[in-house]
Amino acid sequence: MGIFDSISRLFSRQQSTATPVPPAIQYADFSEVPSDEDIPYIDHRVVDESKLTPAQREWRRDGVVMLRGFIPDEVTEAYIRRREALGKPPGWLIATPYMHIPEMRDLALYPPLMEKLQEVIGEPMMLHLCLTGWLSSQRGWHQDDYLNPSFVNSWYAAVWIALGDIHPDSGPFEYVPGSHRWPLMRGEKVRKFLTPEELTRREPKTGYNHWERYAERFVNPAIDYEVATWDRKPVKFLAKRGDVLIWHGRLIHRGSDPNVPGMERRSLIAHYSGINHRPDMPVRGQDQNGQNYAVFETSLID
Ligand SMILES: O=C(O)CCC(=O)C(=O)O
Ligand SMILES: [Fe+2]
Repeated sequence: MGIFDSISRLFSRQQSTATPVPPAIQYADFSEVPSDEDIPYIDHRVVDESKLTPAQREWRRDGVVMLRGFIPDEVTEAYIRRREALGKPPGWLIATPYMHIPEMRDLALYPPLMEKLQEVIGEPMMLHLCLTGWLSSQRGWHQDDYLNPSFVNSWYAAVWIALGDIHPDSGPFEYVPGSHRWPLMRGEKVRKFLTPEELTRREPKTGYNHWERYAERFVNPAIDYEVATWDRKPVKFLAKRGDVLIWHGRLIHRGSDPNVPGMERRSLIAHYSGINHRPDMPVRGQDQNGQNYAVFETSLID
């Protein structure tokens, strides 16, 4: 072997074995392992796998249920028309636009979808948050459940409803299969690392304190490190209109960076908690099919 071969082999070996460096604030610093009695049965350390449905088995293994072609065009149509009429790529800026837009409620509470949610979580679910942007959120890797009070304990799921063909360059939803078994991030543990200014800062348009965004400065590097050193690789949800992905409140996921900034990505994202696990959301409504949503007195802002 010549000297140049040796040098190039050495160089490539150094590159491929380059170990990611653990950041100062680590994932373990803002997460904990929840006890079985606090979380849904399907997430317990030991369950009788022979009694699980295919969707429950997928949920337990991967932390998602992927439902291709699940929602017929007739069901997505009315909301798509309403959302198109708004015209603004970021969508409505409040967390609960479904309070004002019945077409959104009808879609997010589509009965077969609510049935699937109950099948994996183990109790009826209640809608309380919708994200209506037709762009990638570009949020870094995170679990969702830490945005809630700790008593929610993963009685929580979100759905990604594709409303058009999702272009790979638009920044698709991306997740790490199996990461729903990682320790559970806790909001109060994350907030301990924020400054007093960050804890009281208010966004001008909505008045919201987005502590979770300010925390990305240390949450992102901590999870990037875990993802880079974990043995299962991230998956992008490349979807067509009517495809749905349900994901676990503890699943690591992100809105990936678009290769073409500003490229349209048509979806409705809806978040739900178990009806018996939201004492902080006591006022509820039911739609014509008896599906539950949390009632908030808000004004619609776009
Ligand atoms: O942009 C995305 O697809 C990610 C959205 C997200 O993280 C969420 O809805 O919890
Ligand atoms: Fe999320």
